[in-house]
Amino acid sequence: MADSIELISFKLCPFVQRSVITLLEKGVPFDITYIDLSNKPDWFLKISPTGKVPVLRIGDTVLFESAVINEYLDEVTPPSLHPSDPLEKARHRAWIEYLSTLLMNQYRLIMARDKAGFEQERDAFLDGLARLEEQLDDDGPWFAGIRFSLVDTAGAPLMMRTRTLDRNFSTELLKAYPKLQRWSDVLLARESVKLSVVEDFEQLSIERYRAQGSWVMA
Ligand SMILES: N[C@@H](CCC(=O)N[C@@H](CS)C(=O)NCC(=O)O)C(=O)O
Repeated sequence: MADSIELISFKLCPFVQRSVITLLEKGVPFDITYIDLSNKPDWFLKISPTGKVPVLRIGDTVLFESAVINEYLDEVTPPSLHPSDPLEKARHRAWIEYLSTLLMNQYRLIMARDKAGFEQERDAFLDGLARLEEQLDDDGPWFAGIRFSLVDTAGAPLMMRTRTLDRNFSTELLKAYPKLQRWSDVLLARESVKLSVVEDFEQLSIERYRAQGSWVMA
């Protein structure tokens, strides 16, 4: 890739994190620019039609939506992290979408203001995890077996936040899901995943969600 690449980011965003993992997996050099989402700069609002991160600037071209960004990066840097079979590829895309829905559910759970709200979101989240557990390859270690894929890059941010909850707040979210626990362990030990967040990510996220009124992190 000849053009310079800039990723516009917010330090705690799981969708940006997916793109960072993909960039690192693919060995693509990039610059990262952090913005404050509660005070979005004018230059960002000018280039971002949704006002959301991630945004990837490749030369003068602007891309948005993490799934689109990741597919582009995957296409221009073979070998692909998608399966070649069209049906299997479509199935992977569907599960990436599903993981996005689970991330929103997880955010609502973290931001619940009281015990009742937390329990309601936790139960929905656990149901969501149960469906994911059924999809994971029996032997692992990755979502689809021995090949690391874009579904793994999409799942890592969810598992990182789940670990933060389980180890700091005894939420036991993965307790009933051995395949998800194994997936989480291998994902969070992978170099690209470890390097995909700022060094003080866990503390930073706990402090921010606590300041915003999270019941579970209080
Ligand atoms: N579907 C989008 C979701 C991105 C997203 O929700 N980003 C959040 C931060 S994690 C954001 O920029 N929110 C700012 C806003 O909604 O104003 C993607 O996959 O890129």
